[in-house]
Amino acid sequence: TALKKSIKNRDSYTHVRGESLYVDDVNIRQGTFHAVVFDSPKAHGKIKHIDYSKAEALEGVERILTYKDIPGKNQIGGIIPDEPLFAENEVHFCGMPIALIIAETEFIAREARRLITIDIEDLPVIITAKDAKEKGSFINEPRTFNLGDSEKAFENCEYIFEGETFSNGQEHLYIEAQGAYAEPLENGNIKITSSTQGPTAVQKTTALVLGIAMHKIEVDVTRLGGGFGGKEDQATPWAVMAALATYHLNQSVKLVLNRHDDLRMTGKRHPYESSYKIGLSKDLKILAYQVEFLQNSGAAADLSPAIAERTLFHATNSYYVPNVTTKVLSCKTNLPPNTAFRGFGGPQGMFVIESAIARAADSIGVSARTIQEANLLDENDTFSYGQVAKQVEAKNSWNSAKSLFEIESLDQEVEDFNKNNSVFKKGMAFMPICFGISFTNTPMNHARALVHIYLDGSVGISTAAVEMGQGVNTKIIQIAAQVFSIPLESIKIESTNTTRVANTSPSAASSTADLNGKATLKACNILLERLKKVASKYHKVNPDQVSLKDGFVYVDHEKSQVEWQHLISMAMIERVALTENAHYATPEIHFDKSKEKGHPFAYHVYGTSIITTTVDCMRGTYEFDSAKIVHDYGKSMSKGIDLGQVEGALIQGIGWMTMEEISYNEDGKLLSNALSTYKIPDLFSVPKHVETVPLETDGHVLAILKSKAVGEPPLMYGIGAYFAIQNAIKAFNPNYNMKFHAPMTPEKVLMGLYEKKPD
Ligand code: LUZ
Ligand code: MOS
Repeated sequence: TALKKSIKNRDSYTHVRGESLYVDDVNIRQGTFHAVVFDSPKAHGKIKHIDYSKAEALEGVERILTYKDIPGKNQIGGIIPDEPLFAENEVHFCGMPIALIIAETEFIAREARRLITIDIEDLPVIITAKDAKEKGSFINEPRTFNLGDSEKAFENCEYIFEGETFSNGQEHLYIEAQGAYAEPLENGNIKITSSTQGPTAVQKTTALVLGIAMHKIEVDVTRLGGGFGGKEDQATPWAVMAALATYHLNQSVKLVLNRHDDLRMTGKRHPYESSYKIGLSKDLKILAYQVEFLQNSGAAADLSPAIAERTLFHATNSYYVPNVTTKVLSCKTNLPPNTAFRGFGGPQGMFVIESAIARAADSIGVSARTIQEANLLDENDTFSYGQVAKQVEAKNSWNSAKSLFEIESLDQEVEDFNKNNSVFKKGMAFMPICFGISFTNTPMNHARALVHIYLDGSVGISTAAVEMGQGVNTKIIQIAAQVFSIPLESIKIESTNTTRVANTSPSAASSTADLNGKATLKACNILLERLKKVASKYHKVNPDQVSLKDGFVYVDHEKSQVEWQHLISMAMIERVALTENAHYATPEIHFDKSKEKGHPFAYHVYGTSIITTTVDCMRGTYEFDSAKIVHDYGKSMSKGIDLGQVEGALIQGIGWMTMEEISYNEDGKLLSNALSTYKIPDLFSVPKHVETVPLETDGHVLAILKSKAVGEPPLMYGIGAYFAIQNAIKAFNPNYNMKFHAPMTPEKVLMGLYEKKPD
């Protein structure tokens, strides 16, 4: 069937030929205007005066729009309404949009932008979360999760360690920058083609800003050239601006950011500064863990409160800790509002407990692996948020990794190498993962699918799923192909469009295939039942004697003469509806924020990675020899696509932990503002050898066809890279005092290699 074959991504053919369509490829109408955003050059200040006159006088400039031109609300905040579309009297970060320049060409608009002068009276700038905390600058109230009694538990601990950690932000670097194209339709209706993970968010916010009803706005998405969370919330402003320009000019308007503008104006993964206290028993059980996370939220809430919450959910990773207190503060700073990024606060939480374990291990004189292994989750253990762990694969994946990858010989290899080499040293680290699947905000866990069978038997499907390279469209095709038992080629996935599938959640939280796939499955099954009735009437048998297989009707498992196309024609004659619209909402999940307890996740994804690095102890540079992974796919329905997700996420995680270094100066200006100063892993920096073995498990009934969500969890395998490097440095310099300050760039490695024993 469709599920057994190794499936190619449906888009691979057009991708390879450069024929896939993105916002910038849309055939624009004659007379389309082009827009460029004028943004704040200062991180914090009062706007004293802006002179647009020279820009407006430039030939080819049509109009410059500011907050004064907004007919509805100047507000784009989602969770908290604290973010204007355009700055009014104050600016809060470098890159904050102030005005939109609309011209005949993008070039002219950019020329005009240079001619604008602005006078800003400086206000104090906050860059770090710690500074924000000291000054009492927060987005909202802190959140605290609690299990057991950590204060009391410390009294019984043999070992107690305290420390601080830092993990930096991360630039999404989707290949396709942010952008949108708005067109006027009749009666003041506007159609927006947007590169967004959340078409409904774009529709809703545009309606709010324009002060018109949502039904006047149609949002259409064919695909994204990458999202990674960067287009969950932050694709919205550009779409709203394009629509605002269309509203005023009654002409189509295109706004696609160039890389510099995108890097400067958009938020990134949240940097976290955290302090922890961990307590262990004599036999290395973690008895107590306390942590305070300072999230650098940037200048507005965006998704920060939800991301902070997920940090708490994942603060103990795949370990069972009976006494936990975790607290997170969303700190308001003068950086662009930081936002969703694959893992959504989870990786930041996991980095801290892994750091605490590494610190404890180093001080006690055991390997971190010993402590990790002694504390892995068991069936029926309780997470700090009250959910009882079921179908736990923490130990299974860990032990499978150890045996499959022959850990004794790996250990021996590292030991021998380090004995025989003085300039190069190897280090290895294990990284177990446990990631909860569902939007943590329960009401967001739903989706719909609209399935048409056309009268020639071909099928068209619309869902809320946004294709961003993750292969969700291919999975949805497989689902329909399996139900109808027709070839994959007979099925087309339509663009994601708010007029066909309304009121959707963004494609995010690794849940897109589960939610939209389940809705598709439901719609297709309803259609199948209807078709079986038609066939049973024709064959004069009961519907339950009828099935579909390989494009034919079967009666009592005997192939009949009736082909799929013929069956559809009969259904038309019988006046049977060949369209179905189904809704799916994840059952069983709930969460009570007043108690911070509940059952927020449909299920968890588990796995274990082993990463080995070789550090050049003359230069501080490093290479990754290998990444060996045992991953819990459940019953993978698309093995190639899922493997691609694991490998891509691993590399993205390694990049975040080791080489991707976002840098702002003390005035809040982004220094890593181009690809010359911001490096992501390339072909030469990925592990030389990557091996991923599926863990054989039953999957989960709430996963689509028992094929577990795969988008985000494997990113956290990359965290192992950080600790592998720590171990290699330690092998060279026993005086090295382990640092927990990511990314672990070669500069930091070099300093660690030659660090002296503290007096
Ligand atoms: N987005 C969101 C997410 O709105 N809620 C979530 O829980 C989430 N989790 C992961 C990634 N995006
Ligand atoms: Mo997200 S971090 O858009 O799943």
